[in-house]
Amino acid sequence: MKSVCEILGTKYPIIQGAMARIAEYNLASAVSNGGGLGIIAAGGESADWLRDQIKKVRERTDKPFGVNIMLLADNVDELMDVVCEEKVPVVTTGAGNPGKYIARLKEAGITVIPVLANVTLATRVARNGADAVVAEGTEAGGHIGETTTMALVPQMADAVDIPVIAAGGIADGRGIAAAYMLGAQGVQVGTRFLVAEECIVAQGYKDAIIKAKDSSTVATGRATGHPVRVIKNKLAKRILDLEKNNGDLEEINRLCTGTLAAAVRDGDADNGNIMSGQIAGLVKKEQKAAEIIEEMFKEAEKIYEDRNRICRAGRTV
Ligand code: TUI
Repeated sequence: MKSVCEILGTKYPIIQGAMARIAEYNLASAVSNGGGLGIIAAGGESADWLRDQIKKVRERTDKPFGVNIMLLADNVDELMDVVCEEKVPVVTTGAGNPGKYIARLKEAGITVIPVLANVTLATRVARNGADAVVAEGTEAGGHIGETTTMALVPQMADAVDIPVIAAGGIADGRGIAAAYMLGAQGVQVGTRFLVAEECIVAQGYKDAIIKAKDSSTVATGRATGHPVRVIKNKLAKRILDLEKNNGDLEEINRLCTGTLAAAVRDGDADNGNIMSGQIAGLVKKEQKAAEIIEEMFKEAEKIYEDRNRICRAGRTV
């Protein structure tokens, strides 16, 4: 089996999470230049926007990068046309089954890595020719499934014969080491990159991540069938209240309109939709993307070295 670094063409087996309206060329090129796979999140954006972003990433790095296509978007076909025409190195997908697009992406020479939250779909996309899968546990930020990273990664690793990349709850070297113990061969990290210096999200959003503790996130949207993990602020509490009291879905949708922009552009910590993973409580400071990557893998390597030394000496770990 090819390694994740071979599949991605990167120094480190790490993919930057696709964060809608946040993951654009600045962050993507910084992550790629830092030895990971930077990702442009195309969800909610136009084909022209995406073409321009791809150009800007290419101006800033000669390293591989990827585009994430969120499958609930109404312009998926147009976005697929753009990535095929531009021959982007890697495409990741989210929020659905990318099965019907895989053959076309492969024909264009693109590496395809679906981000999934259950084993059934992983088996299906592996059969359809995906190069690797991201197993995203419910600890992740944004649109989530129900299964934890701890339970999902080993089950997905047993079910497919392509590499599994773990996501959800990983923000330091311990998370990487743990993911490998579960059978993953790489990681996808979103929340920690939110506070990368190159990440253009408003300071209020970054501050909400840095201030967060273990219990600061909650999943809204269960009533609509699309649970989304966010920071538990005034907006999230109002949505949860409405959901609990069987509130009108239209009213909930109205309440949510424009809230991602309020968070991303204005940094509105009360009324913005601040998507975040459960691991935000571990994220303490802004750093350059390259520094984050180096630090995470140095920590993971040290864990392996220390454990080996202790085991060889015959002492209890
Ligand atoms: O897609 C993500 N994370 C996202 S997408 C997003 S934008 C959005 N905002 C509000 C509502 C919905 C989307 C923000 N964060 N991660 C990968 C992921 N995929 N998580 C869960 C899934 C998933 C869910 C259902 C994948 C497949 C799926 O299949 C349903 C089916 O067709 O069987």
